[in-house]
Amino acid sequence: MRLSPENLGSLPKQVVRPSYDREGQAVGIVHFGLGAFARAHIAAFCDAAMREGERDWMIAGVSLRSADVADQLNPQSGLYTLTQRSGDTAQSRVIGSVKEVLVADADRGAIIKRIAPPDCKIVSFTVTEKGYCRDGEGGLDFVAAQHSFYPLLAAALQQRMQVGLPGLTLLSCDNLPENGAQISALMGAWLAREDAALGDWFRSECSCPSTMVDRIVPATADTDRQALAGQLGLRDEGAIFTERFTQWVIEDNFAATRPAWEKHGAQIVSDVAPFETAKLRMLNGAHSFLAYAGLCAGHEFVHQAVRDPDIRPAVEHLMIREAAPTIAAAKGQDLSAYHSALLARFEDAALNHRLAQIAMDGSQKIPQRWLEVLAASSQQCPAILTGIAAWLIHIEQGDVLDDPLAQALRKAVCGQPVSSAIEALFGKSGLISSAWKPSAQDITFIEQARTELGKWREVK
Ligand code: CS2
Repeated sequence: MRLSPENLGSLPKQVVRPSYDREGQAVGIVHFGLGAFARAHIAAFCDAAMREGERDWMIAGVSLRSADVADQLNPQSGLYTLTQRSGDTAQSRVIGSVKEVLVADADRGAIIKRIAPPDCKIVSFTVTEKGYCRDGEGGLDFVAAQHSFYPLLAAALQQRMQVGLPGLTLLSCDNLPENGAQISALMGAWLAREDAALGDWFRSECSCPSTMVDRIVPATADTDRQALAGQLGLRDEGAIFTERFTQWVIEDNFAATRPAWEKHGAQIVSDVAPFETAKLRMLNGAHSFLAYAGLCAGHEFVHQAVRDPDIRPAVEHLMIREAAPTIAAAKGQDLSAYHSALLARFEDAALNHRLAQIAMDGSQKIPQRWLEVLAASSQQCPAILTGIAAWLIHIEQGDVLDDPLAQALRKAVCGQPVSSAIEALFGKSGLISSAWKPSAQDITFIEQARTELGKWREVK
């Protein structure tokens, strides 16, 4: 039997459930990309707010590509469990803030109808780096953008403008530097081309705060669902497993009302940049290193790679000696403590965080995680250069490569000397937009690292 509003009462006592009237509450947020990451943060924060008596912060999720999340959640009336794991402990709660999940191709009209009325105050996003459809220079790729959220959102904004409704807050929760400024510029570019008057309205009425979300949320495996069903006595197809840690830093710049997320641990600040830069360069930079170097060493999970004595010193070096010196920390932000806390989070074997999940979409992640550090650094960065060598090996591995630029990456790297591959990737008209200009020493270092890592594959 599947989890549903009717059988909530049969769950074990210790599982917390929604205590508020879900049916009577309006949809205040439309969220594009309601994957695991969003279900472990924004949906959990809205659930906490409604539990405390705030009203009308139900979420309508929108999937841009597949109907998988709709198939998981709609038959359960949007309910799912969120399980926090750490060491040997696990604690589940039922999240009630999701009203429904719509699918872009099939439900176009219904999606616009959710965003256009006055109840909707926020449109939020976790569409991953590639969902923004940026071209090589960071501008909007109008062809790809047709299949993303842009046309849907434009149609809904058009209706709001026509009837004189207030603007919306667009809240990007993706791992991009200055994600607020980016979505503002990209949406602005789409509207300027489609409808200049709407573009002007968007600029004056809507706001795009930057945010930094930090929570490690591994993709749910079927074995996790099965084990949970054993404990709950019910099957939950939408189950999410995450760590105990959660951090959400949000720029105080909302066009309309918002839930009092700060009562549930969110930090509302005037400048997100120091938190965002530290997270992208230290946490995500270390993650990508662990992914590519760890896969070269034959590991499957983050906790295995971070304990490997051939890998760990380089991860520490990357965070402390390479990334941290390029970050202008905010008052009270302790980057050395952050590095230690990150190592402890990576080591937690309860998470079973697959390296392959992080290795996906390297072309979209590496610029903000590694290249900005390389460009800002006054000295050579051996750990990041080793990471690049491991990425080259990953690209050569053929079918394991999961990246929107996969074909072009393979062409640039496979069978090529390192110097040509680096030029094709990061050179003047290279595939990846990069402020980093590799020196001859950098290229020699990457060549040597690639040979060393190649040996690991044979030995480990
Ligand atoms: C990871 C992130 O998959 C990845 O690229 O680095 O999803 C990471 O787990 C989150 O940003 C943690 O907050």
